[in-house]
Amino acid sequence: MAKSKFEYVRDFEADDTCLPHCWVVVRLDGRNFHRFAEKHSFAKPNDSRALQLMTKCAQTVMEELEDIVIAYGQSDEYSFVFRRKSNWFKRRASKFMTLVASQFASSYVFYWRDYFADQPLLYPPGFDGRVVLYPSNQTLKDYLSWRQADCHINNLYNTVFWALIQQSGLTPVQAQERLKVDEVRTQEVRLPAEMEGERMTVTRTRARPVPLYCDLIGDAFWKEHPDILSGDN
Ligand code: DGT
Ligand code: MG
Ligand code: MG
Repeated sequence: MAKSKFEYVRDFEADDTCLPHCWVVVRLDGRNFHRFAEKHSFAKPNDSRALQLMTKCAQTVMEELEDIVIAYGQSDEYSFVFRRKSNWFKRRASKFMTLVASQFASSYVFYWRDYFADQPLLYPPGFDGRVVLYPSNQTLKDYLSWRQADCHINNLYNTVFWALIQQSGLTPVQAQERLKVDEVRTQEVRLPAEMEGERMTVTRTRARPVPLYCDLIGDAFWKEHPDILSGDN
């Protein structure tokens, strides 16, 4: 086909091909969800409707985008891991990121009513996205462990913070002060498994995404699901 004289502008497009054989991770995070959670009366510290909706969206993303092997979420964020040898859209980072983000955001609105029957959606939420490459199984596992550890630390802080306000009658400022004093001690506290589970949400398997609530830092999960990190991916 004949090309127009304008065709040269195509050369201005940046090459954002992801390095071959690396794990491609797309992480989404809700934009200004501090405000969004307030406006939509999310329960504190963890709103199970909101967390379940996030996981429903992640499941939908995995159903639509077949090259994702595992997703991990907490709070207003979700990470999606593409199989190492994926050649989807020639591994262009912008395609990966925008398709995950748009599919996720439209699902969030589409399924909102299924989880928030009595709470209307007051304005359209947004999600930012980033792409990070991990060159080995170990770095990928450490990435997921990092997000899980972040979940634990935040959950611990928030659980104690809201208990001080709701059960001990402290003001938010007093609770913050108390936590500063007790920081070292609270870091040693472990939450009961069911409270941790509230914020740890994993979906997996290429054929059919299944939500799981489990630990990714230890070896048990990876031994149980050797296919996720196997070289065939
Ligand atoms: P950003 O991401 O920079 O646009 O700003 P935010 O406000 O989204 O900040 P981020 O992502 O660091 O923190 C997530 C916020 O979402 C945090 O302020 C608490 C809120 N949030 C997430 N999940 C829940 C929940 O289950 N219940 C309540 N009450 N708030 C939640
Ligand atoms: Mg956010
Ligand atoms: Mg966040």
